[in-house]
Amino acid sequence: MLNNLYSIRMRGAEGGPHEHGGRHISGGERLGQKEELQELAKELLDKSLHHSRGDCDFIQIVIEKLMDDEIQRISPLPISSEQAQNVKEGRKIAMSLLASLGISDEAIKNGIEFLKQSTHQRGAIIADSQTGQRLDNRGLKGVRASRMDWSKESWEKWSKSHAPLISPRIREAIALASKVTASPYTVAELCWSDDLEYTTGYVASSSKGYIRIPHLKNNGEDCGGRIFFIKHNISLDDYITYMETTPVCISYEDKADMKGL
Ligand code: WAQ
Ligand code: MG
Repeated sequence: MLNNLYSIRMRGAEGGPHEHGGRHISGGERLGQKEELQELAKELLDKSLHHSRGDCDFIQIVIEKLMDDEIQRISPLPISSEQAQNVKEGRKIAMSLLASLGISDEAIKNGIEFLKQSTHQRGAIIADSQTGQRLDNRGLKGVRASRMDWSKESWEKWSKSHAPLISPRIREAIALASKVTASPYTVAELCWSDDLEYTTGYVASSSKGYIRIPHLKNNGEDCGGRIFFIKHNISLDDYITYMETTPVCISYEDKADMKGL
């Protein structure tokens, strides 16, 4: 069923390619069968061409065939939502969740400050969950979690039982957070979008799942990004290799199906 999967990923920038100083506008990662690649390429192209952050003049789409035996299959994180009325409340909730997961106050403070001023970041930054120090040396490129997606059937099943949450954005965010938190070295991920109109973000962890938090920034702001908080003293190279190269397919079994209902 999952034979012959391909990874397809896109990055788009305005003002030239990212590596020549172009401003990051949009990116995306999908997996699909050969027959699905044209449709997936079209979806990624549409995403890059119609974006609130700007008008891409550089778009790159890369397609790679995956080896079946390298693909890891994991479950999506369970999803829940917190309530907040404004940015102050939203960030307070994010901070207390991160603290409850064992991340130091210093690391939390640095993380929030980083996302507040981050407007051009293409990938995540990796931070030590104890010292708060940024560990990757990738600058604006950051580290992109790549080669992950839902299997088609799993997304269809999940969609049926989570109807109000269905959107391409949430689909991508859960796939990404599920891959990131499946690493035993991740303590938690903090994210809010850099898209001007999207102010809901999340804190994700293997123990508490994917927790959506409204108002992590004000409407109209172009700051945002992702922080992967990791355990102290681990092999950064191995961690980055997993994020960038290990293919991960999100597989979901509806509990009702499993009971044969
Ligand atoms: N790997 C690492 N970092 C990434 C990746 C990736 N594959 N994709 C995006 N980022 C970073 C990068 O710095 C982006 O600029 C930033 O995250 C934001 O990406 O309602 O839409 O795609 O539950 O704008 C989360 C809440 C939405 C969804 C997140 O992020 C919900 C979002 P965006
Ligand atoms: Mg964005």
